[in-house]
Amino acid sequence: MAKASDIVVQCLESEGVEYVFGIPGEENLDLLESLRKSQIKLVLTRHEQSAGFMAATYGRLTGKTGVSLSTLGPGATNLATAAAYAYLGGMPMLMITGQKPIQKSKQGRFQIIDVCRMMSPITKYTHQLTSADNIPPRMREAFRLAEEEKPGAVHLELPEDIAAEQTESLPIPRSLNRRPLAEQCAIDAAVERLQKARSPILVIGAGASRKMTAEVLRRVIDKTGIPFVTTQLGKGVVDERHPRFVGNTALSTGDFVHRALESADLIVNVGHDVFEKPPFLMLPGSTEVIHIDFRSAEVDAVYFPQIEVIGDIANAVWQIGKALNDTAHWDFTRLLAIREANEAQIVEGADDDRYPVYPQRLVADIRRAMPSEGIVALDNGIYKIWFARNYKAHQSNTVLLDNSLATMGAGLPSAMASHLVYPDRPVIAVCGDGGFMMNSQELETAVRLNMHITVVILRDDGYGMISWKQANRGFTDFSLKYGNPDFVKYAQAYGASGHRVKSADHLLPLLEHCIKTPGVHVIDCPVDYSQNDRILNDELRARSMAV
Ligand SMILES: Cc1ncc(C[n+]2csc(CCOP(=O)(O)OP(=O)(O)O)c2C)c(N)n1
Ligand SMILES: [Mg+2]
Repeated sequence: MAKASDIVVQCLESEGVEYVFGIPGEENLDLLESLRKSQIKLVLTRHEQSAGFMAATYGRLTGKTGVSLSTLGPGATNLATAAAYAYLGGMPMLMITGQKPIQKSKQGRFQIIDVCRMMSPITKYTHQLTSADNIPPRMREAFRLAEEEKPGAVHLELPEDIAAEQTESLPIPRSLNRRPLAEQCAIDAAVERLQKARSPILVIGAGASRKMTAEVLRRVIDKTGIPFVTTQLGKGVVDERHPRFVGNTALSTGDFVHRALESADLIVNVGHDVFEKPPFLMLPGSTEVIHIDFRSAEVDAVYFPQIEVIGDIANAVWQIGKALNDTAHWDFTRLLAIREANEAQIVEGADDDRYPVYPQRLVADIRRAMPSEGIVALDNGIYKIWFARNYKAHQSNTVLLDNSLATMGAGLPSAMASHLVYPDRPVIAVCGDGGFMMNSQELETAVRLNMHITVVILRDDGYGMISWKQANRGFTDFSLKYGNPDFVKYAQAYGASGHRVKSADHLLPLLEHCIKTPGVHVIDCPVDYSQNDRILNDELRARSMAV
């Protein structure tokens, strides 16, 4: 016989869990005691939301389920945004929340909400454990569902009285399990259609960054010369310095990549799903699409592919690449001309010495400071578009941005999780002054855990992204400005190092200093967003139309 909470921890151990991120409440005390006796490390955070973001990012980077922990009611509601982040973003994450005793309780309805019902639309699976004997199968099921394509959030509620029960049940080991391969007929149909094309293009999306697809995709690109585009969540799956890289779909329309996608006569879309902001918009009669993914395409007004190859992506791409032999008639002259125009645009502003710093210079300097394996974790704001467009990712999952929930507040926690997964790689969080302040309290966690990370805060004293949209829609500038703390002193108050960028030329040496000096660094970087609208809305549209 063993205590139920010990069995929960044994199940976690049998799944290979290294960390549990969270904040316990009194309802979790049995589980906390069981965790104390295990090798699993509890990362105690200052908000459940950031614990959830960290667990989700752990899942995103490793493919293994990240685990988060909270109490009932308020702890569980604080996890909701992170659940949605993992659910839409395809990141395997398990949330374990406490609950008052379910068999006998003297607390009325104090703190009680129906957490499972709340979690239901933002998870793949949610379940209240009502008996200790059921813990192993429910735990195994939660991990299976979290990791199965498309990965996402799952939730188990462990009530206080169940956690304290005794049981003879034992963890159920993981199975040996392979993903199904695509059907030969589907491969043949895709190959036949590709052979008929004259200038096809490849779009690389989120799904391709999850599994070992990178090497296979690169070989197909090298063999056939097919140009490729990355989506925001597919950044870096193939090195974006490759001569056939056409660009990133940072915007949904009006950029050079969209000219290329219109000019192509076939789009091969690898690993994209409609939860990501559309990289391109399909219209009736527009370029045909071959969809290659683990799952069939979820049809949408802007996405209705004509051919689907469903099964393991890497294998499907490999098979298609192997069968493609008759491609001498492919002609990429136009696509490559568009690529050159985009490349020329991207380097503009890389040495701009105006101050406050311009976004193009900022992106260029972070790229200059970072080695190929360095990780940039972005929060959500206007700079995300600049990073997606201008920052060339060299490897998968080295630019962590959230293009599906697109929540603010995830930049710092996802940088912290990246540091835990890859302690030897430089990690930089890039946050707006708005997004940073949504989870800035985690500076304490980062300092306490002796992390080495750098947080660059882009200070425009406002919700810049929304100001940009407001201006763009012709509204009067209203209500999107605020004040900020002195970020240098703020960092120092947490025991972190605070720095302020004093000129455009100051940024790069400062980044280099932070990357080589262990500790938590916060860089206050004033930014000038005044040209965003002109460049992103007008100039790109006009210049891409002119190619
Ligand atoms: C949690 C959350 N709240 C609100 C929004 C809507 N939103 C998107 S970007 C943005 C402004 C971001 O401001 P900041 O972090 O300062 O970045 P900036 O655009 O100014 O660089 C807002 C309010 C969101 N995406 N997520
Ligand atoms: Mg801002």
